[in-house]
Amino acid sequence: MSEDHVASDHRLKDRAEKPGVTCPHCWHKFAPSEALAVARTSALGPDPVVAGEPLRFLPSRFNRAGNPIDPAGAECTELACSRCRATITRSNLSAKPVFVSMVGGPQSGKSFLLSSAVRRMRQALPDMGYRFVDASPSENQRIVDLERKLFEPADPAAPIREQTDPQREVRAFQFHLKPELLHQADDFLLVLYDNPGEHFLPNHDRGTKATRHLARSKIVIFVLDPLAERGIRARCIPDHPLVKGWPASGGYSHDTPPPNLFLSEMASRAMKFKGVHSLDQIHTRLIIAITKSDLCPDLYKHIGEYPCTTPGPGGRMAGSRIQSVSRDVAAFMDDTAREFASTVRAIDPQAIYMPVSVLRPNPAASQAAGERFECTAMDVQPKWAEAPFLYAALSVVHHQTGGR
Ligand SMILES: Nc1nc2c(ncn2[C@@H]2O[C@H](COP(=O)(O)OP(=O)(O)O)[C@@H](O)[C@H]2O)c(=O)[nH]1
Ligand SMILES: [Mg+2]
Ligand SMILES: [Zn+2]
Repeated sequence: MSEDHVASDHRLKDRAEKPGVTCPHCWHKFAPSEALAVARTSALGPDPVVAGEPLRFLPSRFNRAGNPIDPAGAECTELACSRCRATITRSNLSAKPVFVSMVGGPQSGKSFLLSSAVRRMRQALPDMGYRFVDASPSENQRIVDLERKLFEPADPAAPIREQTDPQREVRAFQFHLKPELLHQADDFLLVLYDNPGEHFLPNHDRGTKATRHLARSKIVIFVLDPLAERGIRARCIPDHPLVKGWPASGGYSHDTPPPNLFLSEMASRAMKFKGVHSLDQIHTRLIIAITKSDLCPDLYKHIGEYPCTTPGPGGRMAGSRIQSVSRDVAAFMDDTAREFASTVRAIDPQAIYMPVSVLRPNPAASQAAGERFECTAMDVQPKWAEAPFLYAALSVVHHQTGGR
């Protein structure tokens, strides 16, 4: 098996999405011709179903560019799902969706990781022979905003603040992935779900609805905060403000349940949504992304010097390195976070562990401002941030293109 064939994965087998459109919000399947258009003319009134939104209608007239024309003659650029009427993109009509759910407790580093990963993928994927573009620029804006704060800051010395609103509705982040080297390969749509951590607390009302994407995703990226696992925290740099300040600093608290609880809750919801009765029937490939690895030398040693892809044109994922790091980290987990590791094994015996980091170790400019640790753009130096997302996307793509 060559390095870039990251996984020809039995868990991904026989579950390819059927042709047609799958709504990324309600997962209804429909034909492209059933997609609704979103009217551009406000005089047509609001939509009778979606309060406060422009009218949705089944288009019958199109212009030369293939865009629908609304009853008042205006060109429409937005489309909507025929069932839930939420907006979709033109990529949803043509590209095969690859659903990936990201799960993790509050403050575990999900938003930092995702924005860094997307930044890195914008560079790495073209080198690997894929075009990678935002498919839903307005939905992706939250990622792009944090990307700017991390990588193009107006003031590199200003603290980076990111707050995810636990009340917000979950939206799908979508990226169009076009294999340019694979002859006649399909286009893919990477659909990523990022819930606020609170949604995974047991009995969270909104969370139960907002995590239904778990039924769809063949791959879950579980974001593990090393500080939230006592045994790993004991192996972290003791005088780092985040480690020293535990649990009062950085927004963590004694009320945040341990990662194991988030993982078990994720698994029990996946069972419920998929209508199965045991963990081994979920058939989810689990990638454990251990964030903030800069705080833990035992983890950072695997990623500090070694990229997860080979550099330059024709780059590939460093498949054998990823596997060997995963084995080493699995052994480390058995030493430091045994209970968590055994839950992981029960869900997916071949789960992949990936240490990741957004900040450089021992950041010179990091500060503990009052009670709260704050980093600046000068501390940003991602290592393996893109690895979980690249691995997830490429394992599905390779599987569906027969590893071409
Ligand atoms: N040392 C370190 N801290 C990080 C890293 N990523 C995130 N953090 C810290 O963790 C906080 C929470 O991260 P965020 O991505 O907003 O967490 P979310 O609530 O899971 O989305 C950030 O404000 C940073 O202070 C990392 O790679 N290393
Ligand atoms: Mg967040
Ligand atoms: Zn829908």
